[in-house]
Order: sequence, then C-alpha cells, then structure tokens
Amino acid sequence: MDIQDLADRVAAGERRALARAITLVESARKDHRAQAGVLLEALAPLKREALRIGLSGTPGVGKSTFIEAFGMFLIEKGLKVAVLAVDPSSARSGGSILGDKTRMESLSREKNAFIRPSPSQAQMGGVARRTREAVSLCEAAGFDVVLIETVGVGQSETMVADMSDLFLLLIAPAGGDELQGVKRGIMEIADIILVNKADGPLKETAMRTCADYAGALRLLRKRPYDPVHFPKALMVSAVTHTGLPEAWEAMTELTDWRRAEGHWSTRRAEQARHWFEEDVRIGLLAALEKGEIRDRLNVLGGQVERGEVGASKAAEEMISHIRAEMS
Ligand SMILES: Nc1nc2c(ncn2[C@@H]2O[C@H](COP(=O)(O)OP(=O)(O)OP(=O)(O)O)[C@@H](O)[C@H]2O)c(=O)[nH]1
Ligand SMILES: [Mg+2]
Repeated sequence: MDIQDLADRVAAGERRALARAITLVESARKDHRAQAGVLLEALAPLKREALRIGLSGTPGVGKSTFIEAFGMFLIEKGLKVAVLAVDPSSARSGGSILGDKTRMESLSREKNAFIRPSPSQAQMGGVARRTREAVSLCEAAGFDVVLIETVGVGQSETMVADMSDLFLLLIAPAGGDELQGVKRGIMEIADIILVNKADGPLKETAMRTCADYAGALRLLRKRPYDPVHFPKALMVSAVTHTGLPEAWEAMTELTDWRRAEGHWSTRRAEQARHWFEEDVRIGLLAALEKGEIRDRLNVLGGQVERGEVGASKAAEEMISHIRAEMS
C-alpha cells in the first residue's frame, strides 16, 4: 500500500480514502500498525482541527435520529460532518447498524458527511486508541465537526468525553425517579444535557424532565472551564427538529468562551497527555502477557496459590524482576 498516496487522498478529503485509512488504524496487525503510524505522522503537519462532539445516551433515547437531524442541520450551515460510533460493549447486535442506515438516511447520502460504524468487539484500551486515530483522520480530511457517538455503558462515556471538546448527554423524557438512573459521574462530565423527544404527547413530560436536570446540574460543583449558565439542560426533538438551532447556539457559545479563555487548548493538551500515559499503561499491561514475564507471573502465581509466598512479597519480587528486565 502506498501510504503517502493514501495520506494525500485523505488530505484532499476523499471519503473512500478516509474509510480505508480508518480500516488501517483499526487493524491490530503489526505491519498495519506501522503503516498507520506513518500515515498519521504524514497528516499531522496539516494541523487541521474539527469540533469534536461526544454524544451519549441509553439505547432508544434517539441518538441515531438526533445525529441524522443535527448532522443535516450542520450540513445546511455549510459544515462537513463526520460521525464515528464507539460501542465497546458489543451489547448491540448487527440489527442496530441496519437501524442506523434507515435512521441516518439523508446524512448517509450527503457528500459532506462521513459515517463510520463501530469496530466490532475490542477492549476499551484498543477502542480508545483507534477512535482517537479515526478522529485525527477525519480532522485531516477536513471535517469541521466530528460526532463521536457512544451508547451509555461501562467506561465508554468517560472515554469519549476524554477525547471530545464538548460532551452531550441525550436523555428521554421520564418521571422524576428516572433522574437517579443517570449516574452522577456522567452528569459531571456532561456539558449540555439534551432532553430529546420533546414533541407530541411527550412534550410536557420533557419540560418537567428538563427542569429536573437543570436543577440537578445547578447542584453540581462549578467547573473552572464553564461560563455562567453552563452546564445546561435543553429540550430538543430529533423528529420535529425543534430546539436544534438553540442546541447549536449553546454549543457555539460554550466553545467560543472556552477558546477565548484558553480552556480549549489547555483541555486538548491535557487530553493528549492523558492518552499518552494511558497508551504507556496499556502497552505495559500487554507486555505482562508475553514470554518470559508471563512465565514468571505463572511461577510466582503458583507459589502464592500454594501458600509458599505471600501475595505482597511475590508482587514485590515480580516488580523488581520487571525493573531488572527493563534496565
Ligand atoms: N417522538 C420522538 N421519537 C423519537 C425522537 N428521536 C428518536 N425517536 C424514536 O425513538 C426510537 C429510538 O431512536 P434511535 O435514534 O434509534 O435511538 P438510539 O439512541 O440510536 O438507539 P440505539 O442505537 O439502540 O442505542 C425510534 O423509534 C425513534 O423514532 C424524537 O425526537 N421524538
Ligand atoms: Mg442508534
């Protein structure tokens, strides 16, 4: 494969080249990893930046429908929109991809849109790296907005928030006790909560739900990277498109403020550092599973099992062994 040619075509915004490039960064094969590295290095000097928007919400809340509507809204504003899905749980079957095809029908036909479904079954570490690289590729290809969608399970929300400039949480209208169903940790990372399905008979419930969340957000500790009135809760309807301009306005207001106050670049720098350390950690953990080190772990593990040596003592010995191996 000619990597420089692929880089040139990605840089020219060719969607087929972008799809191929993402397939390359998704591959775990050693030679592909090396090529992916060359590709990303070749594109880095472009220094193109998109607005990275993380989007989460439980199954059925309307993520796909919202992305279709909001994506089209952005495209009508003249923006280029990429959509990446992250689903490390493999909880969803192939059915939802089929569902997405019908739910993102207009968007998938747009030449200024690019939609990429989630790579199948992988652990969080691998998913994070691949998604970050896919985001970089979309930026290099000249997309203005990259939407990173995740279903609300496990650690995936924190992971997506840690690679986004803006994190949206989509909520369905529901009675009061539902509020407790949303984990506090998720509330704390949300920049904007969107109560979806604020239409038809659900509208009144949506209004109450929105007020409940607005109240809950006010009770959270103030974050230094938020202007007044943020984080906030808004109502939208992915079906009738109500509230989409207001939601976009809120996103723009927040990101403009963060840029002006220096939080945007600080946050990106911190995120880059976080992912660097995370990759080192993942690499070290992977090294534990290989060759001589794995053998040693097994031997010491057996001794611990048989009560021949204490767990802490064995761990100390293991770590000194690894240190000696590395120096
Ligand atoms: N009334 C109403 N229904 C909506 C709205 N948005 C989505 N729905 C409906 O809610 C259902 C689920 O929508 P999806 O967009 O597939 O939800 P999702 O969050 O992508 O679901 P998963 O992919 O399974 O996680 C569909 O029947 C949609 O038509 C909305 O704004 N109003
Ligand atoms: Mg969906």
